[in-house]
Amino acid sequence: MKTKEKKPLPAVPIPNLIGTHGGEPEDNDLREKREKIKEMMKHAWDNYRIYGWGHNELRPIARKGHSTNIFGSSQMGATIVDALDTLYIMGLHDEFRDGQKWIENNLDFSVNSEVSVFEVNIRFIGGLLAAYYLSGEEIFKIKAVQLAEKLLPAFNTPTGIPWAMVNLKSGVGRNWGWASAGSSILAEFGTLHMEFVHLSYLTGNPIYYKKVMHIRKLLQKMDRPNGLYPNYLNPRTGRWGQYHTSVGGLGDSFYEYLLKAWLMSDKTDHEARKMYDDAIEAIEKHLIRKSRGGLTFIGEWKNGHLEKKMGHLACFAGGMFVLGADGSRMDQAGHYLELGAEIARTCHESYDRTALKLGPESFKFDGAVEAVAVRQAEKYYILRPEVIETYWYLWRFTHDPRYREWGWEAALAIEKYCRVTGGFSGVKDVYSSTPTHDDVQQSFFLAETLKYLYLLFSSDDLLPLDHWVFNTEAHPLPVLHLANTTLSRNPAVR
Ligand code: DMJ
Repeated sequence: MKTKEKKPLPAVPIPNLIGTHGGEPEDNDLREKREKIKEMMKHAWDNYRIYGWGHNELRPIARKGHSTNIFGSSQMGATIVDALDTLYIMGLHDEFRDGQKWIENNLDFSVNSEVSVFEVNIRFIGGLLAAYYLSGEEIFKIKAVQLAEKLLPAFNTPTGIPWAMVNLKSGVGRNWGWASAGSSILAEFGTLHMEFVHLSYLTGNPIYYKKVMHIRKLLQKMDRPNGLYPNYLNPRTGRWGQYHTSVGGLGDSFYEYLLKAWLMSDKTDHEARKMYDDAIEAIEKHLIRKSRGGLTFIGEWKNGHLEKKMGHLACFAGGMFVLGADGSRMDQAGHYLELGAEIARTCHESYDRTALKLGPESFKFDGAVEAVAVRQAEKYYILRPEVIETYWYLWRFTHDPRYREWGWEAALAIEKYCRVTGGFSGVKDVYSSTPTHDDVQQSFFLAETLKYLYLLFSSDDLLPLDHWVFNTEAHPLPVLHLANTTLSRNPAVR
């Protein structure tokens, strides 16, 4: 169904967009590696195009569409939206136009479907905004705003902390049944800021900005046990749920967005930087430890004790520490560069200590066990990007060749063990040399994993980090050169 015609959005000065294409390295070997990653992207995309088109994701072995509850019950083409900017920077323009056409003609948000506010924000709004900035095509901006309007009812809670899920048609929201005492999740309601600030910037409508700043203000007022943010917050009472803190799942991108709010504001949002510095200080004090074998890891705080377990998701933090090094308190840049490098090394070890050279979902540091998964249920690899993301940030900030070597090792392992005739699949046990596939090609594989690999083998002038900030799904958004965080200098915001 086509979407109704709407009034055009007000014109705003589009930030100076630098490095939207190119990045071809001079070195032959690097060029070949980069081409190989592009070929992998083609394989993933072409198979989705043939067997999964319009569905959210692809089952590469069954060769049909796939979806999970985060995308609700309708076919929203998650892979198309998530992949667009990767296609664009790789110069896959026919594929990009094909995706654009699908979005123009089919992407409809007036559906009776209950979606995850966080996932839809990072993958769809982030993906559409990045596609808009890169290509200049208005349709992406229009669709991003239409979708954002549909998410707004999720904020109608007694505290303004949004529900985890919202029905796009009725606007009724609720939380995940498994979350502590009806709570909303820190990494979900805390990972809206970048996209919502851009929405206000582009539309001149301050509502999005107000919603995310309200969340920030509320968090600032709350007591934090040991200076740590618990992962659960009840949106009815405004009280914390379980005292569980993690830099991996449930917490991760909240910290990332504090840092990125500051970077995206051209380093003027000092409030966000302070919240990031405070949070990281507490995390270093209570969660980061060195194993007997000398590996630095980030554990999880559960009811007063430290669980010595690190998730694959937490591996993104190596990149975050490095990205936040410049501008750190008391000029501890060197310290954070080193910490980022140590996390990268630990996460590389978690890959290296497996049969497939791909990392498990989560790994332990317990006595003799270091950087290895113990429980069967934690041995899978689902094409996640975080370790490669960290290699890429480390590469950009240090130019130490080891990060390109490690990235290439991961690319070869993905090619060898995850590639199937119908696309790419996750594997169920990275310690078994005969992999069993899970038959899912996650949309973030195209949005993040392949994008970070491509950037790792590109020159630094492709999407330079002083002009672009990547959202948590690797969608690049430009730095906004605003005088302050109220957006008052933006002529579009009145
Ligand atoms: C992605 O959707 C995002 O990176 C998110 O922040 C965490 N998990 C997945 C990839 O693993």
